[in-house]
Amino acid sequence: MDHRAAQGHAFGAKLGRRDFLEALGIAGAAALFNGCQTAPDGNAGVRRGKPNIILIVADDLGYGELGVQGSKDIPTPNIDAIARNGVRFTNGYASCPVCSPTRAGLMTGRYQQRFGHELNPGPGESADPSFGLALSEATIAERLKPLGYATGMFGKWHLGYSPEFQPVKRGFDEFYGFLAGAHTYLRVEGGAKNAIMRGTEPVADMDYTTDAFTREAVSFIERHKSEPFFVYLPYNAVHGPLEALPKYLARFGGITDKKRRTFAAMLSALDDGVGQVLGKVRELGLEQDTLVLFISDNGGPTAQTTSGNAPLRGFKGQVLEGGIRVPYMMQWKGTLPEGKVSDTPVISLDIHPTILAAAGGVLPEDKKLDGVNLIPHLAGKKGEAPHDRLFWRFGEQCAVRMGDWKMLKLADGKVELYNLADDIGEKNNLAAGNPEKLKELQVAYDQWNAQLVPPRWKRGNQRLQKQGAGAKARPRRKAAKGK
Ligand SMILES: [Ca+2]
Repeated sequence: MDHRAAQGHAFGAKLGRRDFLEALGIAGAAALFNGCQTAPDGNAGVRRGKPNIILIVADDLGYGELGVQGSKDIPTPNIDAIARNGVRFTNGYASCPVCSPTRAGLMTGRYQQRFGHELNPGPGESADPSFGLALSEATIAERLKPLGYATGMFGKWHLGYSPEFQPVKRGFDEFYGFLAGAHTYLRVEGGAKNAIMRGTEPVADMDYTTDAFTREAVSFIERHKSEPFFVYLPYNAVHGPLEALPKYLARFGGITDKKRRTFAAMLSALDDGVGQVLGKVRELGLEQDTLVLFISDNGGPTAQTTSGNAPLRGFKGQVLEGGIRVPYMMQWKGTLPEGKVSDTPVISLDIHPTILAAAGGVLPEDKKLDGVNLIPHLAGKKGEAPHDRLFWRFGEQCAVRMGDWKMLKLADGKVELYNLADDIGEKNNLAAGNPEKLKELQVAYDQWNAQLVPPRWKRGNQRLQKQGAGAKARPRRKAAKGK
């Protein structure tokens, strides 16, 4: 952004808010728009300089499981509305095919392998004691606090158990949720180290987790409506265990498969929650002052939960498209285009700098962010493509995407090369016939890989198995215990 031009407009003739934002190239513009006034459309909402931010994360929601993504059997009108009111990315990626590493990248805007957060830690009771989002890294909440934001987090953390790693020590004024990677939806106890907590204290009772996190987010928005707020709402839906309330199950009497029916009920509850949160924003007249982002942390584990990734190949845990390409959308009424579908590749790492720029923050100079602010690209100010290459490393697996080309290796080490423009399902391995393209991608990957550090931990239960004696005594825990 040209700051001189921005100031010239800011102190120049009276402009409509939209003109003003456009004149500024939008990025960071809202931060300069200080003072309160009635919205130009007559909406009684109070205009502020800084937009509110609501970041909603679904857990293990596959690429194909929303109405707007092509699903036919589970209506998701409220999540779909984010796409209708804003931008949907068809090539939106998570930075890892499993939960905790993606969240580390999401919170920091940096490839999480730069600081060793490459793998899930395993269940809380067997996780490596060092597990936690590195204190050397700043979370988006920590960067928003000095900009005047009230910050609240409601849901699944999965970024550390020790006191110094907990949300209230990582930039969040309020926390209601749990620390592990999964939790039962029905009870406050979710296994060792995995109570439902308010702040740092376990709570005695709760609603269905999806409803409880929604309730807390809505309350937070109501209480902070008069100041800029950041709501981080990482639902545990639709991660296992498959548990749903009768009121949600009743909507899907036509689905005979019990697993699928329960999944449908869980997704429907999630969609209701999103509807209630965005309904509160609308009710308060804050829609044009609120940037809403929605993403899933990884692809669907179809065999476990039915969460589907069609038309992609692969699942959660794999660097195939089905493991990493996810629903990804954002709305900011009056600022972002409405109903836009973008095919340009973007990644979860972009969310941190996008939020930071919208809030008027300055990108840090001491730590390189790998994500980029997407808003100028969507406003046509910077060209469509924010990235010419994206990378993944997840243990023995790796992948690189450059343009339409993607090279990957699964744990078997076999090199696969696909042109995603022609082959979204990664069916035709072109590696043998394209040695030069393969070399180009390999060189790019090697350059990136050389910047990374080794994983700081392995999955807790893998660690135990390698130690031998503990393996049989401590079998793999159920998903509800958290991983
Ligand atoms: Ca997940």
